[in-house]
Amino acid sequence: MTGFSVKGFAKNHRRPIETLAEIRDHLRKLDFIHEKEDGGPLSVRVTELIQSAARLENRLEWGPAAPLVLPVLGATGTGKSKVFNSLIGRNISPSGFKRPTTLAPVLYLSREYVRPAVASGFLPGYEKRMAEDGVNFRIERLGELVIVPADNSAFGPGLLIDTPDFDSVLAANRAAAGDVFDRSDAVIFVTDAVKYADQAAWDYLDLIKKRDKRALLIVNRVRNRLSLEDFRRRLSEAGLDRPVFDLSDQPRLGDAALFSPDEPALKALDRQIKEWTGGLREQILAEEAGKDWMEFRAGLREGLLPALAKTAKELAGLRSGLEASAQAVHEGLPQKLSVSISSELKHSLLAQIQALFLRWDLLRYPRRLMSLPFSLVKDKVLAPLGLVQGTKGGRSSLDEEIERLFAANAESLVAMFQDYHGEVAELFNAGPLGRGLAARPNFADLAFTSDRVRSGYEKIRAELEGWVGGQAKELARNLNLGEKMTFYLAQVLSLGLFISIQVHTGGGFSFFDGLLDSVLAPIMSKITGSALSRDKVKAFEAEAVGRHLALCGELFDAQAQAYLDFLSQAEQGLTAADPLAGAFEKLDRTFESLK
Ligand SMILES: Nc1nc2c(ncn2[C@@H]2O[C@H](COP(=O)(O)OP(=O)(O)OP(=O)(O)O)[C@@H](O)[C@H]2O)c(=O)[nH]1
Ligand SMILES: [Mg+2]
Repeated sequence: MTGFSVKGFAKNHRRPIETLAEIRDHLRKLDFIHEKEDGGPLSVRVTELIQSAARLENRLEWGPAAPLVLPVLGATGTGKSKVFNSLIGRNISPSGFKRPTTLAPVLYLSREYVRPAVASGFLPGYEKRMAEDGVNFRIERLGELVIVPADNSAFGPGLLIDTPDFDSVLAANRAAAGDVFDRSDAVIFVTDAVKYADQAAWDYLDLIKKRDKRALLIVNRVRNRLSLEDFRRRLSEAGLDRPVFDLSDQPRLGDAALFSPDEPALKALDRQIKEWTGGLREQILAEEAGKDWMEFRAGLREGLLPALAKTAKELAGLRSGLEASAQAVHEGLPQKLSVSISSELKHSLLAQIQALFLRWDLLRYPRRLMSLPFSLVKDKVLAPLGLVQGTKGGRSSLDEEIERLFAANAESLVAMFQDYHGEVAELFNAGPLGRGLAARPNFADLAFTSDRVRSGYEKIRAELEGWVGGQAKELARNLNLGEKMTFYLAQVLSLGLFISIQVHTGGGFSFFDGLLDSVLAPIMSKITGSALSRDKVKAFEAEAVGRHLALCGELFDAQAQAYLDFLSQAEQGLTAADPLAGAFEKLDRTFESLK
């Protein structure tokens, strides 16, 4: 049920290439996100699928004309290079005491295969280097792939590869061994009498079984037949039915020496390779391509597509959750900012209008003269002792009240933002995708800090106060005659009142700044207010409240938008998933023609 038929593969191998490339493109556009729970990062899954699609594409492109890819695989120092050289009958890939000796895959192949082997689709990602006159490695050139062309290779359509150690201390070596294994058609597995039971060896033996890979197993340096028997027993226990050959230990064999071509293991190996590359080649190619397809298909259909659908659902849930909680916060803004600033702003407005009209206050000087002895006592004696505030540094109680209200509002805003951050964190932590997103480094920067909220509110305040100033000028300029009359009359009355109080207290009233502020200032502003029409004041108040709320709303919306924009990035990454399912269906149908 797995493989393709030799005939179908030979005839139709090019047909799925276009759709496969299209799918690979969609996969590349998926930008992820990880999900801790479901067997690891989704992005790892996507990367693996892209690689396996590329591998399959290369198999399909090369088609039935391809040589068989036959790597010699094994743990470090088991004698892979020596087996590889002995098989070819020439010292091609250095064999030595240094661990690891082989630092790159070494490809031995007929010259006719050089061009497709150098092409980017075959074992992609490696720096491919031709080595006509001998192979050498350099540690600073990891990530290479060395190509040794042969004019008449004894293995014809067989592409032999000496691989780096799959259990290497070098990650690049381990990765190269894995890549070559994934692209192989059949495997020559080399172990020795000491390492045959190692975990790394069994990881690969298990893979051979799982992928149903053709393989020939060689145990090198056998001194005692018992270890060989033990290996065979383990293989049969694991259900791994592959031919096993051994090479006995040859203590005097130098690095440059080869195994004798008469060794039964080498003879068997030679025979096996010729059988594979001979009559079986096209069948193996069709089968291996079929297995790659089945693996890719399962990875996409059972792995990725359902995971993507789940992700899309979770993303949509996150978005609607975010939108709902932002809306709730926005709607609650008038209650949260319950400390009304409108009446204070109104007083400030009236005080400013008043100030505009009192610029020519003739009674200012007599008033000051009357209170001079008291302010002197206050400023020179009491203020330095800290008992009262000096006259000049003092602010009116109206200023202080406005200050206090703005500060209170700033703190309610800060608290509101903090509540909102808590709510957002809860939303994101409710599912694996959200948790993954929240774990991204740029997520933490999305929440406005308390300082940012405070400085945002400072700007709101400055803007409001600027607006109030403008309104005061505007209103003062546009007072109608009746309002002006009332205003001047009120000024005269209030000044008269002030003077009579001062006279009765002998100027002592100036001593009590607080009283002056809290009794007189409101009276003055009331009088000024009464000069203005009620409608004008009401309209001002309504607009002041509206402006304050709108500005605070804008500050909050910027915060809510930051989260939504962050989510949009993830959604953007998912858009490639939409055409993926359709393209997959099409691909699935096309592959039917290869069976
Ligand atoms: N005495 C003896 N030495 C061997 C035998 N097989 C390999 N060697 C030596 O063991 C060392 C390692 O052999 P290599 O062929 O380089 O082994 P390898 O598996 O390719 O090693 P890496 O490329 O480092 O993974 C070399 O010094 C070889 O000469 C053997 O059967 N007998
Ligand atoms: Mg080697």
